[in-house]
Amino acid sequence: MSGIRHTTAEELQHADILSVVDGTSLAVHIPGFVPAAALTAAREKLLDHPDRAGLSQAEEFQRIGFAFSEISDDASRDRYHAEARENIRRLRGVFAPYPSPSDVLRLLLEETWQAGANLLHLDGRKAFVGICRYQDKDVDLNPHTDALERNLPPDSAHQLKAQLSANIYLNLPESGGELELWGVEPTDAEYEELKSDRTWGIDRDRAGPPQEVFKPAPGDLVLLNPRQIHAVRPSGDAPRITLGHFLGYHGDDQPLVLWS
Ligand SMILES: O=C(O)CCC(=O)C(=O)O
Ligand SMILES: [Fe+2]
Repeated sequence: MSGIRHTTAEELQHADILSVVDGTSLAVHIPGFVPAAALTAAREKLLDHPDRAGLSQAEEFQRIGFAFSEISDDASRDRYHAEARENIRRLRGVFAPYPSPSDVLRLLLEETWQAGANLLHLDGRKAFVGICRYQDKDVDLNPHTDALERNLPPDSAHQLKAQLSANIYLNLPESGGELELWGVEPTDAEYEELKSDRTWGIDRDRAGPPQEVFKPAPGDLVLLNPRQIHAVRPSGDAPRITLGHFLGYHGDDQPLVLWS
């Protein structure tokens, strides 16, 4: 059974990233990716940031930035691309004078992955990357999967071979907020069936027990395969704050593409 691979930013290799794509690791964990001083400074600003607002489809999930998964029509698609650069800059500003962890991640992937890494471009338009997500007390992130294709225009030919998720943890509650990983990738049909009449995610009692339950520490980075079922347990006390990034995989010899 695959497990979680622990490493450091200095030691990270192409093969570590590939191990999440091919399923030989359930996740790659880099403890202490964000230095403590940067974390403390950013946390202060993030807790009551004026741009913190609810997701279009689910107000209980707050974020700074506009997520690709919020695209539902031409207007929201235009908004996503139009705001991309400004949103990248907004998050960078939260960390200044420290480097933004999303920027450091982009450089690390560029330096580690053999064909490099860059922003996702769609129809010549740039993607946003580095969304800041908040999960408040008692908010449950149900078991679910993520796929870029769900929010692409219906006529888009863009198809990934695999998708990864890189989360950077900025604030974690004392109790709750664990990441749960099932290590199972349902087909689209199986996922629709598991969702039953839910608009979003799978009921916990239908998902069965996860293969791994993992509690990251503030400052950690975790790479996982979001096409496999995953979930986050509700925060018991403080808000759980993360920076979320998706990585598109087009093959072992192709650049990774990044978006949020
Ligand atoms: O916040 C996390 O730990 C996981 C978030 C998530 O759903 C994802 O990475 O796709
Ligand atoms: Fe997810």
